[in-house]
Amino acid sequence: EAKVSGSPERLSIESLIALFQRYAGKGGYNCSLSKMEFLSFMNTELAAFTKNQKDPGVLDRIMKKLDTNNDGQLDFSEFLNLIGGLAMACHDSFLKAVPS
Ligand SMILES: [Ca+2]
Repeated sequence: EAKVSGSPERLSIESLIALFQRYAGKGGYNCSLSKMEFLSFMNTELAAFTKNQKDPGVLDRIMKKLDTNNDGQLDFSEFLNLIGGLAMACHDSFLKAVPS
């Protein structure tokens, strides 16, 4: 079975920070992801997930759900919820999309 969350050889604190910084630093505030940066992140790093989504509004809804303080930006703590949240909310399609 594929392990999505809590797989230490694929996800580390350092790699999550580096990943977040890489996208957050593209423009605007360096310490948060704008919607454009979030879409860029999803379509690049999670292409296996996003390309299997039939619903074009799914990324909008994911971003809204993650943006708990409703400022239109994802800070690092909100971004971290993506890691667990994707696996929970999109469990079946995400697992199918990730090569085992
Ligand atoms: Ca926010």
